[in-house]
Amino acid sequence: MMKLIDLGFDPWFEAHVDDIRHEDQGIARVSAVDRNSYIIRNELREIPAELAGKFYFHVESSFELPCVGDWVTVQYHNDNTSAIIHGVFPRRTFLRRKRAGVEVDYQMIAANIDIAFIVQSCHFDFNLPRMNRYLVMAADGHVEPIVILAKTDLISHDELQQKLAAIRHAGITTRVIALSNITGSGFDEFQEVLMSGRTYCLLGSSGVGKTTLINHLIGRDALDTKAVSGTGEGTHTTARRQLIVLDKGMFIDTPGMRELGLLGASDGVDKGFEDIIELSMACRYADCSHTQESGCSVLTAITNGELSQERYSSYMKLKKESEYHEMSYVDKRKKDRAFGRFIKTAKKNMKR
Ligand SMILES: Nc1nc2c(ncn2[C@@H]2O[C@H](COP(=O)(O)OP(=O)(O)OP(=O)(O)O)[C@@H](O)[C@H]2O)c(=O)[nH]1
Ligand SMILES: [Mg+2]
Ligand SMILES: [Zn+2]
Repeated sequence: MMKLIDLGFDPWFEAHVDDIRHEDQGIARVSAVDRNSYIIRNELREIPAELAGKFYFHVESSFELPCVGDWVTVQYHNDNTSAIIHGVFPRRTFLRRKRAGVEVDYQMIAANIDIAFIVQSCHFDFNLPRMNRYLVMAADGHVEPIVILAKTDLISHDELQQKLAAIRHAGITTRVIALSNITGSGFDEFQEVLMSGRTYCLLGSSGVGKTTLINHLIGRDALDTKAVSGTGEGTHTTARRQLIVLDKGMFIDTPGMRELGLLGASDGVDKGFEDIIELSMACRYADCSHTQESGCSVLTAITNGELSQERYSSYMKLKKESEYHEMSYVDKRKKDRAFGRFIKTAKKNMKR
């Protein structure tokens, strides 16, 4: 049997127990989230869980909902085969992205992370502005970052040295580990960073080798990976964030680019416009509207002839339509509250 401390529940969280937990409740860690369904992990196993209606009712923004890596208080039901989440512990660290919109809204990526591995492939994916964005994201959530330059087997030694120099030249002083999942070079250095009981999150574009790296640690192909297309465009093999517990620490694998793309538009728009999404990652401002901002790489691409005016126009048209249809933050909150009340009455009726 594991102990909670093996899952990262250290004295910092321990200090909050009396404020948060009721006597009849247990403590567990969120290992996966799918809309309103959760999977939690305790000392023994993973168990499906749902939010208590009362908790849902008091939620003011999506930021307060449990996310992967969160510590929660739970009540077990049906012979410990299901659980209800009643509260969330304060987050020591977090990774979140800003969503553009009428009001500032944040999407939580993961909570209570010790180190964020910011993974870029040496080959097609190397991009300093994007690296900076991820570094800002880590700093925002008080997470220590380490840059991983993956797929070093695809470039020459000289090219690798140039890339390392470019990183330093850009003023990035973060530790960089260059590695290849194919030759195994650099893998020892990566492993030396890892410690049991600590939590790591892998961030980076689709297809850069995040999941392959975890499989390498596990020692077999436990998780799905997929070959990237010739253009280097990823296919989003990892579908959702997931906490994986290994001897060498816990890993949160995340899906690549599309989800972590810093554009606020919905998936429907992003699909089919991956080239523009990719460009927008190099825009100076994370919430760039690609209409007039200086440092907008989408507009620059049009000027350079890399992107056609027609393609740009159809993208902007779709984006506008989708933003109109997307619920505003306030409307969402109202709906969430209504849903919370719905669960509450349903439960009352059940008891009768
Ligand atoms: N040449 C080379 N290929 C690699 C390396 N690491 C991974 N790959 C390949 O790159 C492809 C994508 O790897 P994944 O691990 O699925 O990438 P990912 O970052 O998890 O992608 P998403 O889950 O879509 O975010 C697979 O075909 C891997 O075999 C490497 O070091 N060198
Ligand atoms: Mg993956
Ligand atoms: Zn832009």
